[in-house]
Amino acid sequence: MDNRYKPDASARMRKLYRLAGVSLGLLFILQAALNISLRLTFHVTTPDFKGIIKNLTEEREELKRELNISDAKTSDSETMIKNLTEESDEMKRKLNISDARTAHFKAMIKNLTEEREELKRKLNIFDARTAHFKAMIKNLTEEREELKRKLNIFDNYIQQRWVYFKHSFYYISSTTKSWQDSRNDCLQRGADLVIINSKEEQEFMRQFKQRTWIGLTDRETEGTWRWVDGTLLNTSYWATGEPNSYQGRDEDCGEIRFYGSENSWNDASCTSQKYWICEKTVAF
Ligand code: MMA
Ligand code: CA
Repeated sequence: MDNRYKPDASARMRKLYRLAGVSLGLLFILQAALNISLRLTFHVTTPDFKGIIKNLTEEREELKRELNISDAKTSDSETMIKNLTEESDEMKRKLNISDARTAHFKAMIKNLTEEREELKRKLNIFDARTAHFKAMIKNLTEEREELKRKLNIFDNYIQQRWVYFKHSFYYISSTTKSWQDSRNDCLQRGADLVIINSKEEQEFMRQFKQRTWIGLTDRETEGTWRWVDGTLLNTSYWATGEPNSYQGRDEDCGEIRFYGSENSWNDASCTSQKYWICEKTVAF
């Protein structure tokens, strides 16, 4: 057996006291650590309510202030929207009026354009008529001048005792001459002894109721009667028994002798003195 495993009572007591002391020390340390730990925790997790409330109050005030501003802004915006809506309505109203006016003016322009076209058309007709009338006036003026000219000629003939019948003037002499002298007188008047080439003209000659030379002769060729313009005698109005070169005399010139009858002509001596009739054919 070992003595070391068999200590005396005092040693055992000393060991016990030492264990109690250590335990108490550890307990004290534990207590101190716990105390420190608890104090720290409490200190960290406790909020600053007063500060928070203060902040929140301030924030609320700030929000209220902002809300007031916002409300004012909203009010302003509403006013602006109202004003803009009114302006828009006013502009729409004006635009409608403007549209109505535009339509009115368009209609007016349409009418005026149509009227202008109508007036142009009428003006064209008027112009055509004016041109037509101008042409007519020109023609009539020309005709008037022509008629004046003819009237002058007419007047001159009438004043010199010429008579007008179917495109010719006739002049009956107031004295008697031979056939040739009679003819020369006519030629001096721009005429010649009368050439009778219609029944009407023959009738017309009878009205003078004179024995008169006419422009008929056969002095070139006996028996071949020609008018003073060289044409051969075609239709004749010899009196009964004429031409006869009476009793063998030289009767080579024609006269109106028996003016009471339609067949009034006679062949007579060209040197005998007789009245005469000149004829001047005119172009109208
Ligand atoms: C006249 C003379 C003639 C004519 C006879 C007709 C006497 O002569 O005029 O030319 O033929 O009359 O009787
Ligand atoms: Ca005769």
